[in-house]
Amino acid sequence: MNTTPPIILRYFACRGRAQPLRDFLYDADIKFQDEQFEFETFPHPWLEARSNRDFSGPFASLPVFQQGDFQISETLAIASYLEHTIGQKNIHRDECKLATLNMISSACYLEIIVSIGELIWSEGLSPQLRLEDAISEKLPKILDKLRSVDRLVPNDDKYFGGNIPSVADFFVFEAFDAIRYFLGPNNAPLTQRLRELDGLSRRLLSRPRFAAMFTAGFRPASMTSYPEENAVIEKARAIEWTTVL
Ligand SMILES: N[C@@H](CCC(=O)N[C@@H](CS)C(=O)NCC(=O)O)C(=O)O
Repeated sequence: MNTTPPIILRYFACRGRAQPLRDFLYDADIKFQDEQFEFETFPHPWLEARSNRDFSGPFASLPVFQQGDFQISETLAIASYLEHTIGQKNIHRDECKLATLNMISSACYLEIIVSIGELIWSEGLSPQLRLEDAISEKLPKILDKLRSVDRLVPNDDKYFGGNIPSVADFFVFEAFDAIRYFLGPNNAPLTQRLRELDGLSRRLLSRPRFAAMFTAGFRPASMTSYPEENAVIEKARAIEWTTVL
């Protein structure tokens, strides 16, 4: 009888911080409970759930990774744990390679995914702030970081993880997807030049288990759970940043 406790990945019902972790687990065919807390019910059910540390983890924030008595939060710590325990099988515990993968995940997470999430939430959290101003301040830095990641993509049709994607590959995928989602077709010239990122994304999407996650509807439509996300996206896409920047 298999007594290994199930893996649980708990987050809100949006892509946000957790999607690269979900992507990796689906692609690697790791069975896990993809728990998604509905944020629309904020604040009360969340405040109640938050006070239960068995649910909300050591820092009362999501995502939380749990397996039996082992529980960790902090997205990058979860990413690093998965990279070491599952992803490392492909790179034979090469510590320098693991550090490089963690570096890629960190840049994509902190400077691209989180930054775009903050832009989407910006007017909601600071009503005095104009979305246009927040975008003009942050977008050049986000694009610069993406261009750097583009230059680092392995040019031999492989992944950052080698022949099999690592967790870092999915942070790269979600970072690139987030900018395209946010800027929309008007601003395609800004992202079309990121040819290596485009190639890597296509390679990942050609993997059956990763692609199945989309068709099965397991990938949340919302990036942030912010109730006004669609309106913000519409506003951001209406501006042609190619001519403004
Ligand atoms: N440093 C943490 C931040 C986690 C975080 O702020 N999560 C948000 C959701 S995106 C949260 O749980 N917010 C609800 C709260 O703090 O009450 C990480 O990188 O994972």
